[in-house]
Amino acid sequence: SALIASTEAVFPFDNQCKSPYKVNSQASLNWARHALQQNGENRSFWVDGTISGSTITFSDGSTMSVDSSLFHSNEQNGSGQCLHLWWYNNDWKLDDTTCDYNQKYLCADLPRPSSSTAHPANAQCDSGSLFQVVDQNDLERGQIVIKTNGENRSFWVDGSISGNTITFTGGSTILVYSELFQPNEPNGSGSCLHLW
Ligand SMILES: [Ca+2]
Repeated sequence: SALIASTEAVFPFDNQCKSPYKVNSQASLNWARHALQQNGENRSFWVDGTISGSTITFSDGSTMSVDSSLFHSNEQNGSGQCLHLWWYNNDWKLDDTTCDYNQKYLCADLPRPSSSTAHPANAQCDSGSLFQVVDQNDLERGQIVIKTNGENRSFWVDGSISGNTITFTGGSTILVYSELFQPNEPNGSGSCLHLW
């Protein structure tokens, strides 16, 4: 899993994440819940952002309006400026809270879109490796990144498809499974793969 919890409980502003995790869509909430559940967690975690009135400001300076569907019921209730994924009623959702106590922090290692368009064979990834969609988690990570960046375009991803086999850079292979594809895909229209 690419979701990383800090190893130490920290004050929210002392997190050492390269990318603090943003809960800014239903997809990113669901992905964190799923990953935490798989890790057997039952605690609350700091996440990126501070809240003031109806605006959340993230550590990179971007903002969003409060979306109450990402919060537990009866939240946010003005109880503090910091945001955490609150483990409550056997579920994680956002809660506004005070910033003056320690708990672990959620960081994320998410894929990044390349800065320019390219033919798939010429893809130059800033991160050094092409993004591979191997399972449902990877697909959700890709979807989160695309939504987070406000994109409405398609993106090349690693791998070439032939019959029912996908071969990635480096030579590893997986069998095609249709849950990772749009309806009626793959349909044999080419050997390259994109998040469409
Ligand atoms: Ca609260």
